[in-house]
Amino acid sequence: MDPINILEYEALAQARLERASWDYYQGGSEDETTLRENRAAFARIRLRPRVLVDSSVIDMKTTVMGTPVSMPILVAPTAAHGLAHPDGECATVRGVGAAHTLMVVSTVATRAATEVAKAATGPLWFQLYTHRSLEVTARLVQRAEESGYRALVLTADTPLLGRRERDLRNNFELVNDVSFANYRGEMDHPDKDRHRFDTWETVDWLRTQTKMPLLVKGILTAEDALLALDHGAHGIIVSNHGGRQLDGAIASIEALPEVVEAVAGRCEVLVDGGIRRGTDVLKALTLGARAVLVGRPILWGLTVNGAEGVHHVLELLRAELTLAMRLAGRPTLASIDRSLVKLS
Ligand code: FNR
Ligand code: LAC
Repeated sequence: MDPINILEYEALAQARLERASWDYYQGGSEDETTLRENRAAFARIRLRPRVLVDSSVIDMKTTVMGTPVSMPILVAPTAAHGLAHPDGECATVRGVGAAHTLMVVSTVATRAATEVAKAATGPLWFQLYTHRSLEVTARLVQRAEESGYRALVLTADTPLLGRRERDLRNNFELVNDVSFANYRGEMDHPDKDRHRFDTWETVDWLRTQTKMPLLVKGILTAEDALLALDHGAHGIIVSNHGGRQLDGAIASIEALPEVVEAVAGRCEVLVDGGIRRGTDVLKALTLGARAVLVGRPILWGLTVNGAEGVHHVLELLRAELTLAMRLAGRPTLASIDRSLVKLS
């Protein structure tokens, strides 16, 4: 029987995956406070629906950083899809293309960015973890641009991996279980092999290396949002890395309003972390996100049913968002504004 919501995919994926892979995908850092808070914060937000609005026609097509998508729901970069499916990211990208939305492909994908681009039927962005050598980093960025990636996402919240105690307990090491195709032996481990701490100067430098629009991912404060603008970032992704980095960090949906306010329309702001329902997407849009990204649910869909599972997860979210927009009396993206939430 087909799962009827994302949470059913979660349960099915858990039953299928090896324990260590499940824990790597699912876990957060230390006490997993932020991981739980990402969900809890959505539950605290209450909506103020309007009634007797003609919601027969729902329009949720949009663009993000100039890339057209069929809905404001994108796929967040996650590492190592090879743990979930033998085709890894090449399977994921087919499911994402079928849903007519875009995928952000991770630097630490099991398949090379160029190979994922060949398997793609829809738009791609590239998520960057820098290498300690700027030359090697520049080559990777160039390959991504040449193979058709439309934007570059610099992940800023991961100078080192957070302390994921499930992985420590399982003796799980990414490097033992998957090989990273993008840095081909130049980087085997996203933590140990970097030995280089990015700064805002990295953002300045990256802008000289590519014509792709540049987004900074992992921003949680107004202060950093303003710095990102100062350094010429074209977009911001509000994120706490799915609760995998600084434990105790604010839920990303709670950080969103201050970032949106600071940015004041000067760039697009996206958000990820804990999006599991169409109503979560609606809440994020209400608080000023241009679009949302989903991480773990895509891995669950991939585990359970490959590309079709990924596609189905995205269609479930689309159907839920459609219903939520109808029930809230907000048939278009333009009609979704702050008056739809009750801030407590
Ligand atoms: C991630 N995330 C991540 N982010 C990134 O910029 N590069 C990466 O390689 C990864 N890898 C990764 C692996 C796994 C298993 C997870 C769960 C997450 C973070 C990801 O992009 C996103 O911020 C969160 O996953 C969003 O939260 P949800 O939707 O998983 O709750
Ligand atoms: C993670 C890294 C690889 O969250 O981004 O596991």
